[in-house]
Amino acid sequence: MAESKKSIALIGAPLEEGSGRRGCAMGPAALRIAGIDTILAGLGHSVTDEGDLKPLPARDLANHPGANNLQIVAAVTRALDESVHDAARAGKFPLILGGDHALSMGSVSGMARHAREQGRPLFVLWLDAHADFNSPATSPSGNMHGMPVAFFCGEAEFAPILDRDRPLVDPRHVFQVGIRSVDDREREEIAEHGVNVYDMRAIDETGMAHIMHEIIATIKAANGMLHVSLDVDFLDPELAPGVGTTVPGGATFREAHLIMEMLCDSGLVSSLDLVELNPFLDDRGKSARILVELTASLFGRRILDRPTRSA
Ligand code: 4U7
Ligand code: MN
Ligand code: MN
Ligand code: MN
Repeated sequence: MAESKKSIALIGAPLEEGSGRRGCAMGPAALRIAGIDTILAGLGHSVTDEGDLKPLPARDLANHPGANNLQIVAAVTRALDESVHDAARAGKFPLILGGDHALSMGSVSGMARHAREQGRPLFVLWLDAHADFNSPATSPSGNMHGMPVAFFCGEAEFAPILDRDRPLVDPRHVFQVGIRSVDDREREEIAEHGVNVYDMRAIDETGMAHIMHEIIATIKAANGMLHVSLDVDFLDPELAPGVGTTVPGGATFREAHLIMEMLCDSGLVSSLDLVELNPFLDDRGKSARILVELTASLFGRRILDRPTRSA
């Protein structure tokens, strides 16, 4: 069992302009109030809170009719790319407190840069109800929180946001789990790019343990690093109502914990995004708390180490 104590860098990214409504900017504060730092420190890790990100200017970009708030999203992408890369290079585990899912453009690009410098491939585990594979040309909403996977798997269209060799991540190294709401054009794009998709039906038919064994074995065989991106709407809305884009029929408490426990044992995870938490829509901090609980499982908390009654 991989029992390693980590040096964790908490990076707040209070972005909400990538989603269609206000509220996600309060996400980092809610996760801090739910005690993410003390829980991780209590598990023996060293935790530094870097505070909230200062966006880097993106005045070189013009407004785009298919990408709402492009300048703001780009400014956060550029800043997060830098801070995540710097933290990883310093030997830390970047843990991004979101913020809407557009922020993953920056976190994944920062980790992709780091993995390349280490000579290792980067894999991404995308836990989400949605595929987030729209582009300004295909998006039905123009909201950039529906675009990050296309950003790091795609070719030219996002280059003005961040000028890098593309794709940043090989689409075959992306595993999407929990998917249950995909737009028509996204369906074509994910198939064309060869993204690995485990939708809710796959989870129902084969079970989460089998799926995670398969994913972990693939990453181990490639000596890969793994970035995990956890969208609140991956979870069933009954469990986690604090999100703007609820879709019924999501992952259960046990399925989500099993993922985290298996990932913990694998020792593969090098960075994590907690995204889409909207405390304005939450029910007495329930969703913030479950995100913190899941993070604790990823960092080594075991069910048998604590009473099983709920707090
Ligand atoms: B999230 C959507 F059209 N696909 O692009 C879009 F259904 O980060 C939703 O996964 C995107 O929450 C959801 O606007 C983005 C829509
Ligand atoms: Mn750097
Ligand atoms: Mn998402
Ligand atoms: Mn989603």
